[in-house]
Amino acid sequence: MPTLNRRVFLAGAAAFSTYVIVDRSWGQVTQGPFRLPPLPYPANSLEPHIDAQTMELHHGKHHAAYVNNLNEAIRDHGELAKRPLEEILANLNNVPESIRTKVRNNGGGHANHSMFWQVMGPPGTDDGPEGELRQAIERDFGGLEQLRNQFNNAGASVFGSGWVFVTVNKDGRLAIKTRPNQDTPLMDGERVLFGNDVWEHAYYLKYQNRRPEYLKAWWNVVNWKAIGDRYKRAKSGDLGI
Ligand code: MN3
Repeated sequence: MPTLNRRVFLAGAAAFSTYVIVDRSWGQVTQGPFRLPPLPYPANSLEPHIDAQTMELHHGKHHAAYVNNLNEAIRDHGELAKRPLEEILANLNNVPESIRTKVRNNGGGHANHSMFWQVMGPPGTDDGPEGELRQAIERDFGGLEQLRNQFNNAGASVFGSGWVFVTVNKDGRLAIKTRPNQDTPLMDGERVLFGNDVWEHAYYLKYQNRRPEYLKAWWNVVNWKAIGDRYKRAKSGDLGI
């Protein structure tokens, strides 16, 4: 943490105890064009399916590190950050070779996690997919249960660290994709409707090696309203990361 920010942080911490909580939840102070988005809900609101400590570490440490590393990577390439992240990721060959792997890993990590927080929410507040999205799920998978099963099987089969996604094309067609590490279908010019993180850091504290159990429980915290909004935005061509 730079000296000035550290002094401000310490002064703030002494004066306002809530400042400390905010800083711990939202991670390190970063410098650069990319920012850690705040969690859209308190870290404990996905319990019991995802525990508060996992959420705090996952957002405040892991995601924050991707943002910091991405800013660090592009420090001397300011022109890159003038473009939306999804465009940078869709055109990695245009990123200077000396920083390409860092941008791929950390830019992918920033995009994946920014999407991930959005598509979850407190359990028990959701009525499932509605309207056009519900019809698309029935058309492309045969129904929600089939989608869940295919998605869980795909997520369980990712070797090592990675993600399982549902992509949406401009006609509204849905498909299940997996990617290793922090890769994303955005790197192939596709749009991500939603996805689940199958890195061990996403579930290990509560589920240890039981990834299939985590994948099954995760559906309890899926925010179908947010996904329905993303579906409409994808069809109108304005869905970013
Ligand atoms: Mn993660």
